[in-house]
Amino acid sequence: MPLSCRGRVRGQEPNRGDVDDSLGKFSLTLIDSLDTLVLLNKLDEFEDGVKKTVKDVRLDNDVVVSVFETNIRVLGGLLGAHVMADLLRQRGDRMQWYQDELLHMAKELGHRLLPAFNTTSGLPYPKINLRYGIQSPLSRTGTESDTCTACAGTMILEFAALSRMSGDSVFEDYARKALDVLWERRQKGSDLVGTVINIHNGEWVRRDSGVGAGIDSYYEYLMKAYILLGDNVFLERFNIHYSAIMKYISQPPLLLNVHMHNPTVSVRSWMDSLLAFFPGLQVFRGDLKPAIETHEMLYQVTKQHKFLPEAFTTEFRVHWGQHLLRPEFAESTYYLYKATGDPYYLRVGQSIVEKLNAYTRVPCGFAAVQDVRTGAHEDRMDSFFLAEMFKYLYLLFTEKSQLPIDIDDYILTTEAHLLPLSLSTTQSSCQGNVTGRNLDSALTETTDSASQEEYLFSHSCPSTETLFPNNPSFAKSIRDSYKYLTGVGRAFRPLPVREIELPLHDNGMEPMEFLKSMGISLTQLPQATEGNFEHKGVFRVKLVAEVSPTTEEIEVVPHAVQLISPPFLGRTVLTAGPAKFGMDISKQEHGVKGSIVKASPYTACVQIDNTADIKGHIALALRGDCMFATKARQLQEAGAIGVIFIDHREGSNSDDTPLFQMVGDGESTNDITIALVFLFGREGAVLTSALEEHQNVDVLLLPKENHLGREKREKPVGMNIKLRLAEEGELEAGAVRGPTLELVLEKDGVVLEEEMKESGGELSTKEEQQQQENQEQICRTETDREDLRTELFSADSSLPTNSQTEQKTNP
Ligand code: DMJ
Repeated sequence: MPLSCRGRVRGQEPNRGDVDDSLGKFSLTLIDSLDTLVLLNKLDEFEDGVKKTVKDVRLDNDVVVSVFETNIRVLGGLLGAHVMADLLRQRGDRMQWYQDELLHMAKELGHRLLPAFNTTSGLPYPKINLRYGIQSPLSRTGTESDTCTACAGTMILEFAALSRMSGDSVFEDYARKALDVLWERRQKGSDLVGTVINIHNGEWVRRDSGVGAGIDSYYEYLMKAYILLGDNVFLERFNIHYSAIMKYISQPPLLLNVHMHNPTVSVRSWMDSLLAFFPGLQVFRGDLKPAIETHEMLYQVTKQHKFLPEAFTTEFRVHWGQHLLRPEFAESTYYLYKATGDPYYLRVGQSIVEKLNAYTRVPCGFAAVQDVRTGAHEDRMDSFFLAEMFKYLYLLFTEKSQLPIDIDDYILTTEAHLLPLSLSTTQSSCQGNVTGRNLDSALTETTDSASQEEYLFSHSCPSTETLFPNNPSFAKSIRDSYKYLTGVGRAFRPLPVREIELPLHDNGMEPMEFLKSMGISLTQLPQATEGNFEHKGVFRVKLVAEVSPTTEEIEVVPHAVQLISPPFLGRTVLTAGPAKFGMDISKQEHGVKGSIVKASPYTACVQIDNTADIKGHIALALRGDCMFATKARQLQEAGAIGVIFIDHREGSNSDDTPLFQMVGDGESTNDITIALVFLFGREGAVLTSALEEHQNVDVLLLPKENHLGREKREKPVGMNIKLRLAEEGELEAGAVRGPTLELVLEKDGVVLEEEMKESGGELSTKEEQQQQENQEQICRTETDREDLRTELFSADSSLPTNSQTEQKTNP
């Protein structure tokens, strides 16, 4: 916790829901950082860290952790550190005391994770209790039915390495089985996978398909498993998925999300920051052109918003402003630099370092950014910052010869832990770039030019040198087309009239109607002529109108849960968030009324046990474990007339966190017809304690402005105020007549107070001096207290102001 300068211990800090599932009271950050220390040549610190790990870390804590996170961060961390410790020991000048303790710990942890694979399908449970596993009544887990594709498909590197290092094949066998199931379950028409799958029957729960959150490292591990283990089956699977990705998901420079069964349909208009790893993976595939394009797009987004926001729209606006110091963009920058040798990528890396130092560095580390639009910090520095971000940036700027190991002998896992390629039982086909005699003799054996090209491609390490010889500006020529993608740095030019192609999929709709259904409206320009439509299918349209996308910043209408039964009698009104699906509560003249009942199970992700109690009432359900839509369906099925979802983050509240609209699951939600609202943790607690204290609590769900007993207010009058600085001497002292506006800065946050004054409002010289001093004092206090970074953020005119804050959703 870089702001409060303490470690985050599970159970000692307010629970942050799923985020905390990577904390297992096992010194996560220490273990995740060990092999970074070796790369950074911090060998004393490494030895000390290993000693501490061996002496203090326990892996049998009674804590429920994420199987995926524990595997990539802790098991991977222990293995990477063991490989380094073993190497240093063999070199003979340090670590002579080391007796494979880290490997023993890794094996113990592997055994503690194995019970997760005890499902009918072979896909692992998402969570496990480190001490009690899953089956035990004490485990407090095992009720989950779904997991993400990446969660099930990102085990093979660590588990195979563990098997091969320990001699126990059980780990590799289970991880392979899980990959086999995912492969078998791919959508055979599109060769894509969804984001969430049922671990018992292998059915897809969420069928949206992309390369970011929920799927990312499944693809990464197919490619890297082939490289580490030399098993062609992984490469074949990867290649089939890759072709599908390039066909449906990659629309350079964008990476979209599509429906796995209907992949020509894009399911959302935003991208998440996790997909920034993908250009790096494309380098492994040798597909440099789209890698350069997507990476350039990401770079432009970082130029606009300083960091990659957790999610941003296809128009590069902030969709979800948090930035958790994620390393994926640095990772791709490193691989692109390796492949192209183009110093441009060093400059990209430099900009990453500079922004981290300028906007996130705090006395006890680096703090995550709560919202890139405000620059406010969060008291968290996730362990991947030291495990990955530091490693990739250091690798980017360090000459190979200065590293303590030959980096090309290792593969970096998804958490950037080092696993040696010597684990492979077969010979790698990529022996550096094939040149000279070897290449000549290989090529003479292949006959036609297409197979010669294929040979060259599949038997060389991807680099521009091999792929695009004699074209040193290859990467630049690709990047140049994306230079002003987000508009940053471009001089204003009116949009030219140009031709566009609209894929209309023969859907029977007229083109204008079709555009409207996509949210695009066409404004006729004066010189407009009729559209020139050729034939059904793909239409050629002369664009003779200005296209203006409909605004995404739809305001979230605050809703309320009003407690109306005695003793509350309407006096308690809790601010609630609405849902984009289910009943439109604003259309119910008197709101939706009912008594509340807690769902069992409380998360309502599976069939409801207490249907008799729920029927005809408003159910309370805890957020987490599955989508809002899933919970809503379960409760609607059980007969509820409405659902109040309660945030699982205990202290969250509507004063500190902007309201958002709950979204569906990417599928049609037309079947959900009941009333749905969301309460943050603190407001939710009011409701649950009311229920505990009184047998019957009746509530009303309605738009907040309609709540009973509200004061009827006059409609506020809208007003634009323009401020202009007068030129020196423009206003003579005493010349100002009529009302003036005085802005008063107050301590503890900037408070703007407006006061209408009659003429003669100018200050006397003494008052003036005093006020100026006060203001300077306030500015200094603010700067000292909050540090310069916030100020730097707000000084950036490219960032939207608060009043422009976008609609909040919960991707
Ligand atoms: C890391 O823990 C890993 O890279 C994982 O695969 C995805 N996300 C985080 C960092 O963002």
